[in-house]
Amino acid sequence: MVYIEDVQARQILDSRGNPTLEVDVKLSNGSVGRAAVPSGASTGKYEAYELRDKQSDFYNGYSVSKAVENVNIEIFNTFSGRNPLEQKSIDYDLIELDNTKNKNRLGANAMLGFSMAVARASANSKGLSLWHYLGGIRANTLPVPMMNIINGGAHANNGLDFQECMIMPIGFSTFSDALRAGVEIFQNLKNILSEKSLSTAVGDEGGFAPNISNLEEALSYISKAIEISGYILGEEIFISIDAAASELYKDGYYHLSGENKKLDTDELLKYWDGICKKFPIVSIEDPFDENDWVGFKELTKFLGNKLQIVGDDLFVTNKNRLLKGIREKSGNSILIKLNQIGTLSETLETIELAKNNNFGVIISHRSGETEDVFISDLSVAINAGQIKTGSLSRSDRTAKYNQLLRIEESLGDNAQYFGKDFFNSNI
Ligand code: 2PG
Ligand code: MG
Repeated sequence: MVYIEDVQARQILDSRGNPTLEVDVKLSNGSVGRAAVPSGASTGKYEAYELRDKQSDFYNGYSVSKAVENVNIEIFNTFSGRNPLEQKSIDYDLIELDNTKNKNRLGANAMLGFSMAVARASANSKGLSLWHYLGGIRANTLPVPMMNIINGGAHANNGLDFQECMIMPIGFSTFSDALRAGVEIFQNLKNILSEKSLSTAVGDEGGFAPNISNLEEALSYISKAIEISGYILGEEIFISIDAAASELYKDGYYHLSGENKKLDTDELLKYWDGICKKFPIVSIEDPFDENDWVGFKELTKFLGNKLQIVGDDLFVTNKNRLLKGIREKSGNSILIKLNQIGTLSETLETIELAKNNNFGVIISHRSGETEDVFISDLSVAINAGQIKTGSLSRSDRTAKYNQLLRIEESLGDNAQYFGKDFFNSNI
């Protein structure tokens, strides 16, 4: 039997220059698996706990040496000698070892780094790519990317209230063609913004962060960029938004300070209806606060048959919160982030629950990323059909697209692009 021989965690830097963990798992047959853990900025209140040292004179409190130590000592001592192929039992023993509700003893970042590295080591040991190891012969679907080409909210210091304005190249038959369209639109958007003397510097996820304060204005620049790139908005390219509305919610109101508006749940619902009438929007993520189940429910009732209503901060990749959403019909789709829950096995269970209930599944990066491309492989392994991994610049984002190109190439004729199947899925 192959067994875990060595585990080595270290502190590395993420795309914002903050410390994070990288974990190597070495097996008795010489195979090694390496994984790095991402980190959010607009984090949901109900996410698993990210353990940081909080020593203000050291990396401004962001170092993760305690989490590194937890992997190198406690996790190594517990799991050395174990069969790495038993991912589920390893992950559940890890949860038991931590023995807290929210993974705040060992740290979800420590646990996830190990969990992901075990999967990679196992794949390498079998001589398989990660997507193939996780998904088997049924894995064949390249996801439609949600490309975040204008950044706002907590990811940029412009006046835009909402966090992400994304394009979805749906009307294409291969992932590589869809990617090319996204790139062309992104480059043309740059020219449009420069002509308007707006900044073309990029935000955390590689999208432009021009100093504008109005969502419609952002979407009109994007529409123009689509048009001059020669693509048809509403046929080939669609728009999706991550409002990240928890960031805007205070004392019962949504404060759209850029647009000078203060809206209650009902008014924000009408605002979304208005935007959807003006632009071909097919997906809105976190349109309401993480505790505003009613807002999600009402919007799902109202627009859920033509719109993907995605819970990110609402569901935090957590099975129990998703179950509540399924029962109450609050949302019809889920954003999946491994580090919101903290182990690979729990992530896979949440995905399964979503799929079994006809919820859309979008595999997602975090705004703080690394060069690790785990999510690209995961998206194909589970035939998610959608991935959200930022814009078309910054290596932390393009690395994920590049890995999808490689996977598409190795699938050859078996590769399917999710494309128009989007409309036969949950909406
Ligand atoms: C989001 C994510 C990723 P963060 O809100 O969906 O785009 O941002 O990682 O900052 O939570
Ligand atoms: Mg989000």
